[in-house]
Amino acid sequence: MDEIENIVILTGAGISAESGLATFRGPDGLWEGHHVEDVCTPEALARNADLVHRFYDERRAKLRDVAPNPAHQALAALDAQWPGELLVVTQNVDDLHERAGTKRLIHMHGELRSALCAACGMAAPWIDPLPPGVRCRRCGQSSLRPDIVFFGEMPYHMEAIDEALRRADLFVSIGTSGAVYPAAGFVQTARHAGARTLELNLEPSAGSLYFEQSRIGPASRLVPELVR
Ligand code: BJW
Repeated sequence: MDEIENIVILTGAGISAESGLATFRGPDGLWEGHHVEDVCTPEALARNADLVHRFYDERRAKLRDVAPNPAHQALAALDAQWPGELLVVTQNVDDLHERAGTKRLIHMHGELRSALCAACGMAAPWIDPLPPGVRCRRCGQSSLRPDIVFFGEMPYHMEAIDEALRRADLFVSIGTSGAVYPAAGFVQTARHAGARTLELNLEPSAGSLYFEQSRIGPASRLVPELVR
């Protein structure tokens, strides 16, 4: 990695799979039993708030039983020692990257441990269980919702991500299916800007053809091998 200074790493559900958190797509995916449009859109929240809250409450509760795996730990070690620019952009809403110690991190799809006021946009730590009728400390409205980016909503920190992608010398995508935009398009942005591109996944993703190189296998093996 001699000529590389600036790195952007995109992670998806696959990096947390070996910690015991389900991925989204595939036979054992999280949405089995839930239609995505029933839980993961602003309209679903308006129509069936109880179902949406239950779905995210169960996912939040599961965080207590899991821990970072060697892939999270290897990225945290890379972050701690890399002298150039480095940004880990995760689509995951779990907190396993920060528990492993990664500091240069963006949660582009939100965080399970955060609550968002739908009225004023303030984010605050989630309180478990959320008391009925709890009000936003800033605007006083009772419109707290999971701080999750639903389909049709704008992912977070897109400007910072775009700037990092345009400066990247290396773009690495780990454990994501490449099925959801705008994250699925990051490889093309980075490539047009001149970055080398590498995918690490259990199987080739929907966007595999856009990567210069793909390594196939579990993240807990491939990521430590990459950063060693
Ligand atoms: C392993 C492994 C192991 C397993 N080791 N690997 C038509 C065309 C293009 C776009 C659109 C369209 N119609 C609508 C859109 C836009 C829409 C979209 O992309 N839809 C698609 C379904 C087509 N996108 C949006 O609405 C986004 N917003 C948006 O576009 O705003 C406008 C905009 C305009 C311009 C610029 C910017 C924005 C918002 C998307 C929000 C996504 N939200 C979710 C749920 C939130 C959080 C949550 O509940 O957890 O985010 S959906 C879900 O998918 C979740 C994930 O973050 C995301 C990606 O999934 P991921 O991580 O890739 O997981 P899987 O399960 O799909 O894949 C796991 C992978 O791991 C697999 O490949 C396995 O092989 C691998 N794996 N074990 C290594 N051990």
